[in-house]
Order: sequence, then C-alpha cells, then structure tokens
Amino acid sequence: MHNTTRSQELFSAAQKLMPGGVSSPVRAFRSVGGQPIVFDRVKGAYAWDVDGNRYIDYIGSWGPAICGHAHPEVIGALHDALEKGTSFGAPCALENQLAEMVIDAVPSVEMVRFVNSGTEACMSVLRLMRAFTGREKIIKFEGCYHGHADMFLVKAGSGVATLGLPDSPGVPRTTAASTLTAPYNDLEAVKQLFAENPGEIAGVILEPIVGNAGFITPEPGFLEGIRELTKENGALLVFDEVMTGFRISYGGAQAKFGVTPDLTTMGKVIGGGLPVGAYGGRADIMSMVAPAGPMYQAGTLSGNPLAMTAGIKTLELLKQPGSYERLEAVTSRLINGIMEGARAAGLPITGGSVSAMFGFFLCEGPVRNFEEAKAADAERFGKVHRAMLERGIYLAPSAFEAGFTSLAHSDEDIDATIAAFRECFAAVA
Ligand code: KE4
Repeated sequence: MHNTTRSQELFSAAQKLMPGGVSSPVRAFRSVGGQPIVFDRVKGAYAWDVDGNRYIDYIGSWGPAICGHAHPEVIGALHDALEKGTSFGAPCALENQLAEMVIDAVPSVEMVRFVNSGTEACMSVLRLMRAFTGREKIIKFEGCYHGHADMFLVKAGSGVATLGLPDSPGVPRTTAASTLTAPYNDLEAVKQLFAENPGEIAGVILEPIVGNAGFITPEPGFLEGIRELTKENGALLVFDEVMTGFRISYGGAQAKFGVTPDLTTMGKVIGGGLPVGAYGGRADIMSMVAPAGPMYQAGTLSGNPLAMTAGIKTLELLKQPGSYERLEAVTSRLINGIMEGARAAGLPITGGSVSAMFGFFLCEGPVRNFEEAKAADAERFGKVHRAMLERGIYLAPSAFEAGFTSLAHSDEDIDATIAAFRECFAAVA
C-alpha cells in the first residue's frame, strides 16, 4: 500500500468542514471506495498528492488540462495578466480575443456569451431556447449531464449517476415535468416525444459524445437524425460541448461529425483551468440575450481577464499543427492497450476513444445508452480503480465518467499505464 497518511488526515478534517469533504460530489470516491487523494500540485501529465506520491493523471481537472497541467506558457501569460489586476467587471480586449477564437473555431457559433461554468452555460442556453421559441419543454437524454441546474437533474449522468441518486430532491415537480427524456442513440423515442408534444418542445440538448454515463459515442446517423427532427418540428438543437469542445477537434464534436447545432455550450478547455463557461450560436438567437435583447443573464466574474488569458493561451497551443494528431495517436494506443489487457485476463470489456477522450465498460457491450452502461460491472471497476491508484495511475473515480489525455502524456506514460492495467485486470479477474 502506498502511504496516504496526510491525505487521510486532510480528508477526514474536510468532512467536518464541507459536505462529504469535497467541493464536487464525484471527487469523494463514493462509488469506487477507498480514500480520495488530496492533491498538492500538478504539472504536465502528473499530479502529486500531499504525501508525495506521483500519479499519471487521466482526469486533467475533468477536461481543462488538455495541454498538460500548469503549462509554462499558460502560467507565464497568467503572470503577466495578474500584474494588470484579477478582475475588472468591465469590458476588456481579452474577451474580444477569446470570443473571436471561439467563433472562428466552432461552426455553429456566430456570437458567444462568457459565463463562469458549464452549468451556467447550460442553464442560460435553456432559457434562451425557451425565449426564442416561446415553448417550454426540452428533451435531454438519459445519462447525459448538463450541470446541476434544476431542469437538467432528470435522469442525469456524472455525479448524479455515480451516487445512484434517483434525481435530486429540491427540484420542483413542475420543473422536472418540462424535461422529457429519451435513451441516447434512440431516434424513434425522440420522434415519439415530438409526436406526443406537438408545438411544445423548445429544443433538444445532448452531449454529442457522452462523457457522463461513461464514454458513449453516437451511432451513425443519430446526430444527423436529431438535427433533422428538430428542424422538422421547429425546435432548436443544442450540443453541450462543455466536455467535447476543443477536445474532439479544434471545432469540437460538431466539426468532427459535420453536424451543426443551433446553439453550443462550452467550458473546461476554453478556460484553460480557470472558471469559464460559454454559450453561443446563431446570431439571430444570441441577439435575444440582454442587453441586446430581453432574455436576461448576467455574471460578476464573467469574461474575467485571468480566465480569458488562460483560455486564449490554451487554444493557441491546441491550434498548433499536429496537436490533435498527437492526441488521437496517444489516446487510441492507450485504449487499445487497456482492451487487450482486459481480454488477456479473460475479462469482458468494451470501449473506445475519439481524439483525447476515452472510456471503457467492463461488460461485453456494445454500450449505446445509459441502461446498457448501468449493466457494466461497476464493482469490479472499483477494484481496478483502487489497484491502479496503488500503481500511480489516477482514473476518474466512477464508472460513469470518461478519461482524458493531454499533449503532455508521453509514450512512456502510456506504456506504464497499459502495463499497470494489465496487472490490475489479472489481479481482479
Ligand atoms: P460545470 O458546471 O461542472 O463546469 O459543467 C457542467 C457540465 C456540463 N456539461 C457537460 C457535458 C459536463 O461534462 C459538465 C461537467 N462535467 C463534470 C464531469 N463529468 C464535471 C466534474 C464534476 O462535476 O466535478
């Protein structure tokens, strides 16, 4: 057992100070067991805990660290920005700069509004969908997670699924009643919902690649089918690219798959590790947002100069030639090694990767939706997670999350990770 004494002391104290000892539920390791690791510092592909143990990190702060943690050019740019202050609460040129980069990169985005989290982006885009269409109902997919705003906590993924919460107390029945759900990859179910709610559905929101019910990719024709169904029914299509944005390609999943939604939400990568969310899309829709239009949304720290700086530098690094080829190569080699290791141990496994995002389920598969994801062996995943932690590999502490690589993960890191997985699968088989 590696020494985690200091982590345990700090986490024990934290539980008296903060609910569950964490600032976000999934960090509490509830579904995988064992003690959370308290981080001391991060750099590149690595994290060190407060006991001095080093881990190869495949969470990367849940997505932002795609260029590697604490990239020297991001840190340097932040040092310069800090000299000019930490927050303005007024327009600044950096907002123009990041907005231009996002608009240039993401096919659906003609205009963008910055906020401070993915949750804020998703709740704002929902209000905008309703304001623009005058309709109230939305369709989301079981297992997809769009942050913790009331209307999305219906059959949600990520931490809601991790903790096995039926949804969440505190969400008014009337709110939840406006949220219709369908199984991911099930076009017929969506067609049925439109038929049963004619003229009432403002729009459909989905993760174009699911990372919150484990890693689930769209079946061929699914995204295109949703695009057609929304157009036919006068509803809007929102891609929640908080996780996939600038990770699947520089233009996000929508650019990779060639399906353009009406609106897109973003976060994580565009903040380079500082708090940023954004929503954007067709100019005719975005012009409804106050003060240009009547739909109200605001934020004290939105467009914060430090967050803009970290986002700008991160996208500049990603835009450099070869970035996405490297991410694709590293990640596909990793997942293939994981799958081979499980099969060598006689364990059922299904999984895959797209660019710098990967995941697997310990079951035969295929896993096309949340129900099928829930049938995977979560208990054995917990054993693998703990064994990998012992070997210095830091995986998402839930079977209902995805894995993330970065430009900092070396070939040696991948080799070491594959070797550790091979050992762990053999040990839990
Ligand atoms: P935040 O409010 O956590 O910035 O973003 C919410 C959100 C919205 N949409 C998608 C597709 C997301 O993946 C997220 C947040 N992702 C989780 C990880 N599955 C954040 C980690 C956490 O909750 O601690």
